[in-house]
Amino acid sequence: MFEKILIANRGEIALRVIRACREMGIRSVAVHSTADADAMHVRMADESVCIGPNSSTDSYLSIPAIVSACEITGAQAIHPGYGFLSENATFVQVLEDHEIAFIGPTAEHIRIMGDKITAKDTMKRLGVPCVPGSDGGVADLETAKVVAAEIGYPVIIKATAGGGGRGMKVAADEAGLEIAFRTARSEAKAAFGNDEVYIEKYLQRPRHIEIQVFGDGRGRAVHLGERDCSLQRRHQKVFEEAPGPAIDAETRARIGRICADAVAAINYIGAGTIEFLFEDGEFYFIEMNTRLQVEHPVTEAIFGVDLVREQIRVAAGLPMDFVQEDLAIRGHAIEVRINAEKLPGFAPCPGTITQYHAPGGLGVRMDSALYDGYRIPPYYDSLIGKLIVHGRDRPEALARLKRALGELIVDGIDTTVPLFHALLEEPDIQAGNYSIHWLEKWLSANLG
Ligand code: MV4
Repeated sequence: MFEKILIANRGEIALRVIRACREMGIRSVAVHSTADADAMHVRMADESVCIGPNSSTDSYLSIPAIVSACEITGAQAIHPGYGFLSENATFVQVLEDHEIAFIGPTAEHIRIMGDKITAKDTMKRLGVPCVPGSDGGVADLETAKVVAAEIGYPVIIKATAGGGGRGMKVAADEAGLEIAFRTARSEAKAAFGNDEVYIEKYLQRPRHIEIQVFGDGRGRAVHLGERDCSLQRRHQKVFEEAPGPAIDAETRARIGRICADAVAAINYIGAGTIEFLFEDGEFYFIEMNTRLQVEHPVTEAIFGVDLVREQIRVAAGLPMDFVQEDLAIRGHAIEVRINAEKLPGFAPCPGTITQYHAPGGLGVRMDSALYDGYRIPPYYDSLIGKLIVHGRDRPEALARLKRALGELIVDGIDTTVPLFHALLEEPDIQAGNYSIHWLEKWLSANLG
């Protein structure tokens, strides 16, 4: 087992990894920008290294700075958290060259899933159901017209180098295809330096359902059910739950097995998420994320597993601590993302926390790097906390969420907490009755 791990991240996810390290008897190294000298992850780690100035480009995204910090402290492995370098194949390649272990998948798997066409091709070959569409890239408008006529309108044009909702255009009919195709291409070129696009049938009212998978890198893999992450604003998730209100045990077992078999077949190592659109009882693969996700705690809650501990174990060459038959769901979990943002516009509002009080009690987990007097720097993501609740069933989880939100105190700045109080009063939320468009519609009707 590793004796020392460097965490190439900040905020709540850095704390999350430090906690797993400490329970495993592993020393932790925090890295930080100058703006984060007073951050909680620096205080909580066993050691810390300043890796650069405020801008994340020159600190949390600087491969040479992070590799140097590793060499200086003698850390044998790096956990990347999420965001930053977590899905950067070049970074993983550099670590391989320096004989530093990466706690995550191989550079090759990151590369495959980073290219959305290669990812879809791979999944299709492995028997994962995909959205009907072009086989590979679409080079010109004439080809686009042929493909669209075949699959039927509406269609969506997506950037091969995109993902997470960037560089997508919908065409309702052939008249709209030309402008959608040209715009998607030029936006892809500008955003990613790659104008390759592909076409899919546009699904009009799906849910976003993602399957948590975990592999040992030697042909064994399991699934840990799904999360319903349909409640999003501008492709940012705000509320996630597991199990999905629309997924029954048989459906879960069927798609879960397909996903576990797929990642086993490619010798995938560590945590991964296979994202689907789910409509009329059918799953359609869209993307795979090769990292630990922000919302992983809802899966941890219902399965009673520590995903970060498992990531560290397999990266160190140990087997996973469970097989599929060991994994059973207990109850229901919900996560809400608390952002330093001012409603109704969701404008980021960094500032000083004058008072912080985390909720507690049975079934409540607050993952946050806040403390009294902390100054939130303006340079990074606005996520300041995740409140995760676990109950015996969905109604209990909802009641517990309302209770816990009532206990939470974050004074000195504006947060997204009032949004969650309002959402909990909505019959559709109470019933689990929502698609990927529900939140944006609700926001324009209610916060307009
Ligand atoms: C789609 C789609 C409808 N049909 N693909 C957006 C993010 C990216 N991961 C995929 N996205 C979508 N792909 C087809 N064929 C609708 C979306 C989409 C979406 C997906 C998940 C969660 C929220 C969303 C909001 C708008 C559009």
